Amino acid sequence: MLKWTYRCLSVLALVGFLPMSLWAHLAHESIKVKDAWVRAVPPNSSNSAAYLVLENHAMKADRLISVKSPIANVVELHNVVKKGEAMAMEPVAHIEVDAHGSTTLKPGGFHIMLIDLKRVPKAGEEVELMLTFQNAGEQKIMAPVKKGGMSGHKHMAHDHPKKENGPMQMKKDGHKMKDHGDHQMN
Ligand SMILES: [Cu+2]
Repeated sequence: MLKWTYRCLSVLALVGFLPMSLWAHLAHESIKVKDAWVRAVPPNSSNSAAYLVLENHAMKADRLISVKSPIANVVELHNVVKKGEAMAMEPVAHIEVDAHGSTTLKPGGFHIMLIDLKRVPKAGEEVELMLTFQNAGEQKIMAPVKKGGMSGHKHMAHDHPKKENGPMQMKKDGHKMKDHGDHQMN
């Protein structure tokens, strides 16, 4: 009798324990975030951007649906699209990651836009990003702050310092682009 009770208890314990650890495992491992970085910007900048690679190890597609960061009042998911001659960025509702696939957020494409900065990210420090996925839930990462990172790429105006703020449009023209902080385009 006692033996049976023990056996029942241990079976119950296993049943209770396994799915939970499995769940925790899946929740953490289904999306892997790699190569995250935040763009260093000049001290008067109001915006910056973050880039990373999302790897989906799950059997079904997932979506990055929102991001938060303690350094920005507003965080949006953006893509860069061609509008006539110019490149412009526009908010997207989510960023898809295929089942067993990966999606790269990089300058010139999808990016995480850090808007209305509370604190300007400086090269060498790390910035916290809280990512929320439709299936995989939340994942907090620390992204190093780096300069530039667009060699061989046409940089485009992204966000001007407040004074000369225009529409969210990027120019192909004249700015000396390298290490130009928040003019660099995503
Ligand atoms: Cu943007």
